[in-house]
Formats: sequence, structure tokens, C-alpha cells
Amino acid sequence: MSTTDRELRVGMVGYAFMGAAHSQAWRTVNRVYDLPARARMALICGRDTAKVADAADRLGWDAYTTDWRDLINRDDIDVVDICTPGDSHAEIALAALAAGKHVLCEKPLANTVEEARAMTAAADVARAAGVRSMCGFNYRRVPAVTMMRQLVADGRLGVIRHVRATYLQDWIVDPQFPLVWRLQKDRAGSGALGDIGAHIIDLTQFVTGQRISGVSAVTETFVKERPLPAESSGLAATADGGTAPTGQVTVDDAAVFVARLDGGALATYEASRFATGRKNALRVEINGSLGSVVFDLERLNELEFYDATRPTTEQGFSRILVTEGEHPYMSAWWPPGHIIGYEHSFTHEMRDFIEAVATDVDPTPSFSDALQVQLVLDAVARSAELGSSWAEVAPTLT
Ligand code: SOE
Repeated sequence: MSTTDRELRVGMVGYAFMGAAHSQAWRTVNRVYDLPARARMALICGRDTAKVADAADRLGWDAYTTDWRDLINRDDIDVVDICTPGDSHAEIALAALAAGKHVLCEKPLANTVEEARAMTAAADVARAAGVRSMCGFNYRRVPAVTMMRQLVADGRLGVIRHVRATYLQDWIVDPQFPLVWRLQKDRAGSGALGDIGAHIIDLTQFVTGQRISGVSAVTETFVKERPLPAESSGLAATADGGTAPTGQVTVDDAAVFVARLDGGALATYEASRFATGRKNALRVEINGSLGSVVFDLERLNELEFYDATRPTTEQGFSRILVTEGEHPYMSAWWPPGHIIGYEHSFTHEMRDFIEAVATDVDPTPSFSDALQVQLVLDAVARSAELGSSWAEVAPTLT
């Protein structure tokens, strides 16, 4: 339990899947971690009065509003948490930073590089006034992923040669699944590429400490037209069977690319919503001159580690259970050996955000880090458009 009196009053915009995940984390974080400030779930915002009132009650927020500008302009809000579709990230974040609020924004940072650049510039200006900002790439905070980064940083893998990353889902395999906002370019920016590809781009760069310098890509939209949704929330949606009008899918269903990392490694990436049977399967393997390490989200409490420096007679992949108090984030949870889940990555995200804001340091990933991911997404899209020709990733500073 926190012993501090300092309160960070949070206003969150959005209440669907990510809104619920973030709410869980805000509700839990100070009960688990002893931090220099306490988060208060002050205000939640959504457009539909009945739905946002229900969300406030269900998710544990003190009050609700239907106007995000009201949330941003209130003196009794310190932090703005953006959990809306990508088309409103830039507008809300820019207004919040201008109003002096600390900002946590869901990934991908924006729908376009231009928006991401504007947000990064605004974050730089705001920083001078002590205002902090962070992008919510939650998988960085899975303890096994954080540990993977430590293994690489400690030199246990030697020189990194290969990175192999896949993020596979199957929730739109059915051609009758409706045209939800995640399938519309003007709302989401891109499809599997930005929604789940962004995670593996961020995660692999975070773990290796290397950045993607160039890519060659293919993307595909397998189902080009879908029924318009009658109802949708989070990843669930319904259409009026057989009678619904249809609309054009304007994003990729899958993106596959090879990449060079600036530290010399070669990498492959696959992001798909058409991997039948794969529900939320994120896997990363890294091969170095001294060893290899594998993370699989479906077994998120574990790492597979191959240590090539061990005697030949003892070599082989070994399973490390990342459930000990000495492992990142774990000492505050359960006794040794007791596993954690998906939602804990968000609790860890809020833990780090609160600590950074309360101690006046910049949280990571910064908007600039997230802009760099956006630049990779842009390079992938450009390469795919040009028949897989090599596309360099533009620098974050212009
Ligand atoms: C949908 O593909 C989604 O909810 C993503 O938007 C999230 O970022 C990911 O964590 C799970 O899948």
C-alpha cells in the first residue's frame, strides 16, 4: 500500500477493451506497489451517456463526462490516459499537453507519421514545463520480456545475429465478421501492421537495443468487403446477418517483412489476423553468438534460454520460470512460482508511469520512441506499395 499523500488524478478517454485493461491497472497499481504517488480514477470519458455511465460504474471511476475537452480543461485532472481509436490520439494528446496534463497514449501513437511528429514535438515542449508523456506498449512490461532485455544487455547472447518475431490472431477470418473501426484506415491508420505489428517492432527493438534501419515488405487484404456492424465493442461485433449493407476494408489483414537492424542483425516479422487457430500468439526468438532466447506470450511466465557457453554435454534450451521475487516487477505479487497474466503488463505500465511522473523523470517508451515505431510502419507500407522494394526507415529528427 502506498504511504504517500500525493495524488495523480487520472482522466481516461475511451472505455472498450483497452479502457477496461487500463482501468484494471489504475485500480490495482497502488494496492500492489509502494509508489511516490497514488492514482485516483477521477473521470472517464466516452461519447454515449448511458454506456459511459455504465463503464464508470463497472470499471470504478468516480465520475464520467461525454466531452473529452471538458476532461482536458478541468483543473482537477493531472493525467490524461488516451484509449480511443487512433484517429483521435493526436487531437486529444496535443490538447492535453497544451493544457499541462501528463499523457499516457495507447499504441500505435498515431495514425500517420505527421501526427506522430506533431505529438513528439508537443511532448518535447511540454517536458520543459515538467509535463511527462509515454506511449503504452504494454508487452515491454511482461517480466519475461524485461528479463530478455537484461540478458541481451548483460551480453549473455553475445552479438545478436537474428530476430524472428510473429504476432498472429484470427478474429477476422470469417468474411462475415463486420467492418469494425480496426478495419478502416481513416480510423485505425493501418490493419494488422499497426495494431499488432507495432507491438513486435517495439518489443524487438526494446529487447535488442537495436533499431530497424530498413525493410522489404508484403501486405495483403484477403477480404476486401465486409458487412457494416450493427453493434461493436472492443474486438466483438455483430452485423444484421445477410441483410447488412457492406463497406470496403481499407487496411491490411496481414503484413510480412524482412528487416535490417542497425546493430547488424537480420530480422523477420509477421503480423496477421488470418492465422486460423492463433488467438493472440506473440512469439519472439533472438539468436546471438553466445546463445538464444525465446519468448512466447501464450507462456508468458517463461523464457527459453540456450546458453552456448555451457559444456557441450549440458547444452540445450532450458526453461526459466520468471516467477521469482528477483525477477522484474515480481516481488510485489505472489510467493515464488505463482504465475501472472496479460493484465499485469498494464499494471506494470502504470507503475512505471506513476513513478516517473512523481519523481520528475521521463517515462519510456517516450513519444519519440513511438514515433520511431511509426516510421517503421510507414517504411513497411511504402515498401509493400512499391512491390517490396527496400525502404529505409526515416530518422526521428528531421
Ligand atoms: C487487437 O488486435 C488487440 O487488442 C490489440 O489492439 C492489442 O494491442 C493487443 O494487445 C491485443 O490485440
